[in-house]
Amino acid sequence: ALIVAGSLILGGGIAAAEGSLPTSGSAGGTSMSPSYLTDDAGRSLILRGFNTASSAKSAPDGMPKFTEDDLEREHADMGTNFVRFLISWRSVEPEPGQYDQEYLDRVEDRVSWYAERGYKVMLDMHQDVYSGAITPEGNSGNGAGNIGNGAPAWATYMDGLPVSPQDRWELYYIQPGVMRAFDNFWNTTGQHPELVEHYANAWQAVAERFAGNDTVVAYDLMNEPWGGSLQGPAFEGGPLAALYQRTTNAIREVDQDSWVCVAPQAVGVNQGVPSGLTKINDPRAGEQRIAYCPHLYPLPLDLGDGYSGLSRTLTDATIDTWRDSVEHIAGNVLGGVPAILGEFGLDTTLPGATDYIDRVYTTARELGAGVSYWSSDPGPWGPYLPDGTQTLLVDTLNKPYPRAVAGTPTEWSSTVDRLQLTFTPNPAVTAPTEIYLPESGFPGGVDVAGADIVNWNPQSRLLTVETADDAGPVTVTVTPAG
Ligand code: IDC
Repeated sequence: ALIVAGSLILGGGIAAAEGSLPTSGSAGGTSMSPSYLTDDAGRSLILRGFNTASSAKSAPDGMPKFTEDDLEREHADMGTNFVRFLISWRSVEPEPGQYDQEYLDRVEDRVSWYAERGYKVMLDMHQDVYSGAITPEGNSGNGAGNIGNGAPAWATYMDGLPVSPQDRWELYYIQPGVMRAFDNFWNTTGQHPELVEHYANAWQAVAERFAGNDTVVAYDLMNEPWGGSLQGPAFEGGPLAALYQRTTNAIREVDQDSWVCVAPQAVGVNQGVPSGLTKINDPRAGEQRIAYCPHLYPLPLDLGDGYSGLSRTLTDATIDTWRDSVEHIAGNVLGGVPAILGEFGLDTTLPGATDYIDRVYTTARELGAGVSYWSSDPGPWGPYLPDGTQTLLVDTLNKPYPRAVAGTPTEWSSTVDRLQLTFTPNPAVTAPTEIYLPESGFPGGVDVAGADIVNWNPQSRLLTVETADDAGPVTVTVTPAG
């Protein structure tokens, strides 16, 4: 019944998107020209990596179970250049108005591991079902928890309403006590105007720490927002947009350059329903540095089906409407901003898993979107099992990709032993275009057509090339030396 309801909702989404967006979409319309985050050299960044990690949610010190060796293995096996690193409000602000600098030291320490390997980091203020404090047994300290997590215990006001045990973690969202905790956070109750102010100020404390850090390029303001008794556009265009604006303003008082990433309501929009998010204004001088970072969790896969049969058909329909919605919000509503797929993922043992993963990365590529897969935690969803065995994710993700492009990419594609990239060079960019090539497809030398090789480093697996910048679009093709 849920699937039937889902497909009806999605059907409505398709109609609405086509009606209001004649030039957008994947079904034959003009494709949008994606925007990209840029590095200090002005190059367009194509970001590929993981969420690291769910294990941080319940850790008393707020750190994921993820070592520098784990990062080294990930880097060597898949050539990732990006991480969506989980942080939490309860760790940043353990007592009202007190920001834990030792916690930020620990985050900074992890960021330095990524810096050494040329990664870019997006800090994600994670929450699920508000806080660990929603249940006494789920709380491993001040709002830490492996189901509910995020907000500190002192900011959790359930007004005596109950939270009963649920089989699925998502179902906690509609428990009365959780609904009330959100209603108090958004001040729908009129009782707690201070909470959103604390939240914005906590972000300012984080931004103050990382403003001068070139590795941290983005702040994902809130994981999977939930409006409590306010849902859909009333929530997204109301208190959610207001919180984003307030937090953006607070961040810009201390950090002018990092991207501020905003996400829609998760429930529904993750499954392809159009978002009602409204414009956020970036007070920084110059171009806006807002990004849109939605998640994608098609309902059939969420319910445990594989990517085959009817489930595959419904999932494909979800991806199409989801994509239309991303183009609409990033392109039209937020004003032509870059997109980052903050989360998608599945149990890699399900039928069709490889096809689904390829399909999502193709969509992200066409949208110009960065991707952080959920998640790097050991297990069947991740790249490694707890004993270190690789899942199929490692080989599926370990493909060539352009990491930093000296201009604007218009199209690119790759297989394990071939990469083709078309871009319009930006004459203001002097740094070369940087391309990752896996050892599996490129065991020796490389052949490059359409550009000159600056450097090929078989250890780092990075190829840099340069092109004449006086021309229009150039196409670069990279294959193994014959
Ligand atoms: C899941 C974890 C799971 C944990 C649960 C609740 O995999 O172990 O019990 O969170 O904390 C999301 C969330 C992300 C979820 C992920 C997978 O943002 O925190 O992690 N997911 O369920 N939204 C849709 C899926």
